[in-house]
Amino acid sequence: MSPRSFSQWMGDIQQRTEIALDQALPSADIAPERLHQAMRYAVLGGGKRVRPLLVHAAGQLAQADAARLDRIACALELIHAYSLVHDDMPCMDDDALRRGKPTVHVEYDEATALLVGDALQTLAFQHIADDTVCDDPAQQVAMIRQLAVASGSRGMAGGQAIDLASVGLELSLTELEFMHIHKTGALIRASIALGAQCGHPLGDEAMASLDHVGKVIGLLFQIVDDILDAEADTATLGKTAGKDAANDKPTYVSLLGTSRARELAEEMCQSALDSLATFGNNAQRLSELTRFIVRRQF
Ligand code: GRG
Repeated sequence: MSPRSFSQWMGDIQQRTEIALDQALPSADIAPERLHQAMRYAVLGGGKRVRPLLVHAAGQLAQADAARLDRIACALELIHAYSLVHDDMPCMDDDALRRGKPTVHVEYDEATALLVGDALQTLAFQHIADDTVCDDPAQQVAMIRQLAVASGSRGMAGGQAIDLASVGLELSLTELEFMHIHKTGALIRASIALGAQCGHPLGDEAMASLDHVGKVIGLLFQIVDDILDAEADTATLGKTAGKDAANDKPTYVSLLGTSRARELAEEMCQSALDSLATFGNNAQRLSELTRFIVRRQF
């Protein structure tokens, strides 16, 4: 049997994630139908599924069971989808386009979008609390706690608060990093940490090294996001391009310029790859995925 290429592997994970999410979400026929329809609209049929890909790639490091990884991948993607729905609302980024289609508050209404985000977040915790996720209840509680911290005021929601408060300000590189380690990085870091915990124990040193990788990938993901916002077009991105400059938001591009921002992303990519090299062949997918994230076009 010939080994699967990275793009075949990525397609397989995206496909199995779509199926897992479809099964995780309540049917649109179940009451309240409109809310369930809007939840499915927000989650299914779009997105790169970067966080599920990270969960599965990290799971490979610990030879984790694929069905367990699916549950964790769903939990991460549901939190991510909730954050996008709320981020697009008029009280935050006020955007009309996401994943190439109208945002949830435009397609439905603001109250529905608020409830969609709330319900997706709690569905994520229902998923990670499923008794098939882990044999050790204490470890599972620790994993649930990790997801809660990554999503909350010490993680993504906190990063979003700093982002909203930073409009029109000139941040230092350290302040910008602090914001993105929380806003974008916390979920990415949690995806890798939780995926790795689904298999055999890797040990404290390996987990610390993976945490470094997660932190670096989170930052380089955001640097590339800033570059794409400045350089790519709306049709390619499936979301409104050029919003950072239009909203006077501090970004890696506004602070460093595109070419230094690109160099920084490449340096971070190399730092992640160097750490992953110590894991040997088991880190193949995570290394390939790191390169994909830094070279992505959308
Ligand atoms: C509302 C609590 C709350 C948080 C929102 C993550 C976030 C915080 C906002 C999203 C807005 C944004 C553009 C963030 C920058 C990086 C990012 C997370 C981009 C979107 O993620 P992708 O590229 O999206 O993985 P897809 O659609 O591919 O899943």
